[in-house]
Amino acid sequence: MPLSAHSGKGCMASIELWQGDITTLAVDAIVNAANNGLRGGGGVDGAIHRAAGPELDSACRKIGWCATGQAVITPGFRLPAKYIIHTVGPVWGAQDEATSDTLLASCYHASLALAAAHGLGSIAFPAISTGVYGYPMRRAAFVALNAVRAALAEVPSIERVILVSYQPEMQRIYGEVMRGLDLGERYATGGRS
Ligand code: AR6
Repeated sequence: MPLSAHSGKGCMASIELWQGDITTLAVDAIVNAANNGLRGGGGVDGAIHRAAGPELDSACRKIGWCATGQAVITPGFRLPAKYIIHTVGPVWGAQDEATSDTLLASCYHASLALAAAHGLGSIAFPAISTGVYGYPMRRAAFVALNAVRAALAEVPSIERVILVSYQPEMQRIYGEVMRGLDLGERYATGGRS
């Protein structure tokens, strides 16, 4: 059974953990961990491009660029998901740690804001930056959960957020961080797990 939690602050949205291939999810939007040039690549980006079909590459070429921490949207094409939100996470070690955390949190905020702007209700995220981009998994989970909880308070149209793990280790870490999360204070004061 997936772990889930209400986002608090009177908002009815749920945050769920799920392990598997994000391309199989029939949600309003799945998020892609893309690169700045939206050129496709390995990891979840490669899986999404393969499953969505070549129309996705054409759509990405038209958009052309996405800044780190920002997000853009395309149709889902051959995916069961209606839309793909492409966001670009930070490369771990390319800037200081606090800036990395800010950029990673921005990926979640920007993606949820874009989903809300399109009236979408359900969105699934991979663990952005934790593969090729080398982000420590526990730190990324902590940033992701805090960012989603904070963003949901500002985007009431979102009803369901699924944090997808591909590997069992990521799923375990998400579960631990979710259970141990002490909202607000620890993160706001720079603490980390
Ligand atoms: N479903 C869900 N999660 C997945 C899947 C999948 N099918 N495949 C991998 N993951 P990564 P990044 C997980 O490397 O670190 C690409 O080349 C994976 O286990 O996909 O943000 C882009 O073009 C990991 O936990 O993305 C960029 O150049 C997480 O997805 C670069 O990699 C993210 O790993 C982005 O690197």
